[in-house]
Amino acid sequence: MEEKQGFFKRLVSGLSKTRDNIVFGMDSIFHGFTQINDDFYEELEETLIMGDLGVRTTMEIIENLKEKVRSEHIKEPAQCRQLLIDSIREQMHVGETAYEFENRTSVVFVIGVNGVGKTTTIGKLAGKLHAQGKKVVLAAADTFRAAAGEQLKEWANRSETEMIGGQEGADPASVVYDAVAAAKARKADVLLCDTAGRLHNKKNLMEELKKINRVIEREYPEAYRETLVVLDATTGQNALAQAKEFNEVAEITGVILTKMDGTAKGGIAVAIQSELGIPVKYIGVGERIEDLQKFDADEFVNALFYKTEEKEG
Ligand SMILES: Nc1nc2c(ncn2[C@@H]2O[C@H](COP(=O)(O)OP(=O)(O)OP(=O)(O)O)[C@@H](O)[C@H]2O)c(=O)[nH]1
Ligand SMILES: [Mg+2]
Repeated sequence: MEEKQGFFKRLVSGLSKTRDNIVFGMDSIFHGFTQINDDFYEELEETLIMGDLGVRTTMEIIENLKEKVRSEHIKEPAQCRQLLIDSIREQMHVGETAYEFENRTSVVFVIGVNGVGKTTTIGKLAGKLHAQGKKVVLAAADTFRAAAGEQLKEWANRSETEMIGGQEGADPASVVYDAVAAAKARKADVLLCDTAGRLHNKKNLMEELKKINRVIEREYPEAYRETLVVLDATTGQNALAQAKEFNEVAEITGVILTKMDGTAKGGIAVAIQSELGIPVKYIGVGERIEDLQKFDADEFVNALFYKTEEKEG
């Protein structure tokens, strides 16, 4: 329970910029208006869009709010606060967000454009799984630059896990092949594969993923598969666009949103789940190994709308 509270506190503080951006704006609207009218809805709409919830999601949230105001005969703007929170929560509902790969023999593929935080996230995830007593192997399938392998090696040391790498310029599929062999030999629970960051050439990426998939299917058919796309939350709407593109070339099973600590654009988590129906499974809230959290829509909304005075109560 205490750990859970610590978790929530970190989430609350990690979301402080997003909260400043969305919630304070909203609260000033709730207090600034004496009646619910078109201007009121328009200002709310603007705040949500500015908070990176996306136009479509915002429209749905406002429609949903209007309906509730009508059916529940709400008169006071301040009464809309909870209704709005509820309708944001409803928008984020994507069914079960599964973490099954954590409990099975699995291969986790981590993809995403340059610099979004793939390697760092793999390091954090490795640390998390290792702490649960899992045997983890890392595959340095980003052979694009030599430094990529070295960076992952540091995370392997930090998380006390093992890394399989290859020469700079080596075929990523051959690194995955070696890593699968190592994972099987050591009876590893989870194999985490780092990849080079690029999307500029969709066709190449697709071919590469296909080739790697063939290797895994042939060599490790029993493994449970997970493909996670890492998105930098600070890029807001751009992150949503990237998620859409990756979703066209790969079967994305989840999203990891990084750099939530440094951004006011955390509302993008709502847009991703609402518009793509892909669950956000983890969020990165800092650069340290412990700065990766499982994502839960209810907890996210609670943390976002958390009032400091609730702390004392
Ligand atoms: N503040 C903060 N920084 C992060 C987070 N995740 C990653 N970073 C930082 O983002 C930078 C890029 O991270 P990498 O893990 O190297 O990103 P990458 O996607 O592997 O990059 P490439 O391999 O070049 O494509 C590093 O400086 C990380 O420390 C996070 O959740 N919060
Ligand atoms: Mg990397």
